Amino acid sequence: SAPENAAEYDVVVVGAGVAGLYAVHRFRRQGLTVRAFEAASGVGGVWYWNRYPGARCDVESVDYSYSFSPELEQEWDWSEKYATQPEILAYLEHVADRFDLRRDIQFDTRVTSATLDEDSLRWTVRTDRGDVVSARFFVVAAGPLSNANTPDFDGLDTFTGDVFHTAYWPHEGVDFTGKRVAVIGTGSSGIQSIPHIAEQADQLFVFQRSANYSVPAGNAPLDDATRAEQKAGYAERRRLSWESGGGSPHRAHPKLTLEASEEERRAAYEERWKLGGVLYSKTFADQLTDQAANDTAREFWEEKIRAVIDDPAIAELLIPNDHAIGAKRIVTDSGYYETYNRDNVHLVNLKAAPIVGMDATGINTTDAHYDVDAIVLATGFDAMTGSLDKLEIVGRDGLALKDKWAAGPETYLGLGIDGFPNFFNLTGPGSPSVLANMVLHSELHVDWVADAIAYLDDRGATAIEGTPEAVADWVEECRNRAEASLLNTANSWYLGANIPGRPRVFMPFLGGFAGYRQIITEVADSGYKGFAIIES
Ligand code: NA7
Repeated sequence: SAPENAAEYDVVVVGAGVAGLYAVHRFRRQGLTVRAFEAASGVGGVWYWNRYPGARCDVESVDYSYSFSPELEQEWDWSEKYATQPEILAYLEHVADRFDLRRDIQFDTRVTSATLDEDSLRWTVRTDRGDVVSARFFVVAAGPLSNANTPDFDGLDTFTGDVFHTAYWPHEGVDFTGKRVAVIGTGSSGIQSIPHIAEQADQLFVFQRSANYSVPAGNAPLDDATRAEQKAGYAERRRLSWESGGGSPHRAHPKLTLEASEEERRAAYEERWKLGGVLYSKTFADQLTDQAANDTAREFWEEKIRAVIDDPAIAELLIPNDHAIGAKRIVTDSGYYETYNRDNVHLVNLKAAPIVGMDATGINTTDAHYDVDAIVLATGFDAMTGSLDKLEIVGRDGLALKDKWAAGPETYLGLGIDGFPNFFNLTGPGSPSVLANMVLHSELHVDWVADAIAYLDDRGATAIEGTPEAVADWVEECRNRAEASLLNTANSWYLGANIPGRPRVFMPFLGGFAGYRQIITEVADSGYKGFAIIES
């Protein structure tokens, strides 16, 4: 248990990104004492760290913003349809100032462990700065895509040039002018940064293991009239978003893919293509469950992409042949495929010749040596559970969460874990977070947790804890839904398939944002069915 002089809080929050910031605000408004710990020197979470050139959100700015304050909605002006990382960071900094959040956040401090005291059911939280605090509730808002993945490349440390990871980009920026640069990885981070790096670098070598599906973002500046229209319609826009599958006001075509005529189908894809963005993979409601339906979207996509790439052999390599479109999160880009028409850009196909390792001067594949001045790792994240694993979270019977989840994460609604009373992991496994608008989803989770705390307080109860039966049922529910979906068939970070050694388990809940919201709201309204309410 915590030392006697340990500071006591109602809630300790880990992280001051999108979810953590709102958690501080919401819990405080409820009269709770809150302490947030943040490893970075500022707020923003992934939007603080991921400063690579071209970093941008793939959800529209007007939707990727907090809904809890109508005043905030009206005050803030987004400059583009899809905001860049600096603009999102400026927004989150504005939120921190406007709601005076920083006074309850301790920066430059990483939480190292949280241990349950089984008598008091309080959590003792320790940090890398030597803090030891005691909290009734332990809330992790560390983010499902925050723990950068650096593959264990042989000899990477012997490379004498510069090594960068997109998820830890230097704050002062990087100038690649005149340099020979390697980018490893063609997920969202690679595809967003490659066109920018290509413009600067003397030579750019893109190391691609798997090709990805990317759709033009369709980004554009927002003018005053559009902004005014969006602000005037905010309430309705939010209503539609809360009732949607992904947390934005999108509606799929009224027909199923193959019910529509060829002409209707092409018109629908063409319309979505013009609008741009990730929603291309939801043009029709059955696109991610029916392979034949998916094929029509893939074929349309392929036609569009082949048309912009000059060299058919390069096009062939850039077109995925191992997964359905949308089965990995679709990427949105600005000029990605066109970049391969440049003379200074070279695509290296790692499927034909994998990376063997690095040496002092560059990268060796099984058939060549690439002499480079800089290596950019755009190799993604140990998603969903990676950040949690770094925290030593120890619950009942001295069991560490990492060990409990050795075969894959198991939760009830993403919000309850048996053996871990009063611990809440926001926007993690068992929830649809990574398939939805993360800002609204963060609000949903924070509000749910705050309401659960109020429920306990109204009854003078001590703790809330998911029951093993409810956890087993939810795991089964999540598995069944995954098995009915094409998302379960790709080697994506949704399944931990990008990290050697991770069990292959589909981690997000696939029932949609609105469906999930309805389920967790009903559970709360029923007096927290599936949770044990511990009186004292
Ligand atoms: P992603 O989407 O996980 O992409 C990582 C990329 O790095 C992907 O192309 C990987 O190839 C590649 N990769 C990973 N490890 C290696 C090794 N060892 N060798 C070669 N290539 C490798 O991460 P992002 O940061 O781009 O985006 C993550 C999410 O953030 C995104 O979905 C958005 O929701 C926001 P692979 O496909 O595994 O063969």
